[in-house]
Amino acid sequence: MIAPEPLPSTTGRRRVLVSSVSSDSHTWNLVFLQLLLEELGHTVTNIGACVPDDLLIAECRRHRPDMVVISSVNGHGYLDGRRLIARLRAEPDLAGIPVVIGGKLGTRGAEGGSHAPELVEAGFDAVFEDSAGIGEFRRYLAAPQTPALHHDAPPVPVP
Ligand code: B12
Repeated sequence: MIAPEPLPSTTGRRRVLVSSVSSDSHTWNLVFLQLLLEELGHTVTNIGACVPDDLLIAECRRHRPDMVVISSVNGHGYLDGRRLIARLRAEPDLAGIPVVIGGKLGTRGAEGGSHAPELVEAGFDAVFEDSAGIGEFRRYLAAPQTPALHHDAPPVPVP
């Protein structure tokens, strides 16, 4: 029998923006993340696939999310992600938003090595490569060092 991993308690409604990157047309990865985050009690805005950097920036300004979750599986995520996070961190009013990225980020899978160090260096708060499985992300969401999604962190007021 397969025992499901218990859901971590990141209770309290937080606003999470889920998005892909500009080159990536896959959508089920985004739906999966939306359902996972909703199951944890958060309010998710999923802005979909092939999102240009300018649109992501505009949507961050519009929604003021507590966290941005970027997903890419077409193999170009490490390139798109590096460019995107540099753009976002250059916007003074958005520079502090917690932003994570995950998925199949390179074209050569696990044998292509990890893209995490360069993506963290570029400005992401955390990187979740497909090969690590979803458990690492769930633990990250539940960790006390990830205050953005915890109920005792004050919610960001909607402007
Ligand atoms: C369906 C599919 C398509 C469909 C997508 C339809 C749609 N509406 O989504 C179509 C036909 C359009 C397509 C196109 C392409 N695809 Co495609 N596609 C797939 C396929 C078969 C399934 C993807 C899927 O839906 N999985 C279900 C979701 C729920 O799982 P997932 O995507 O794997 O995401 C999981 C994890 O990656 C992780 N995850 C993802 N993001 C994040 C983010 C965070 C923060 C975290 C924590 C976790 C996480 O969580 C998810 C659940 O476990 C995969 C192969 C496969 N079996 O995975 C190839 C695959 C993703 N495609 C691939 C490729 C190369 C392409 C194309 C470039 C092909 C081409 N030459 O045109 C194009 C890309 C077009 C583009 N502009 O992006 C490659 C990517 C290779 C790589 N990364 O190394 C794959 C892996 C096939 C392969 N083995 O080569 N594809």
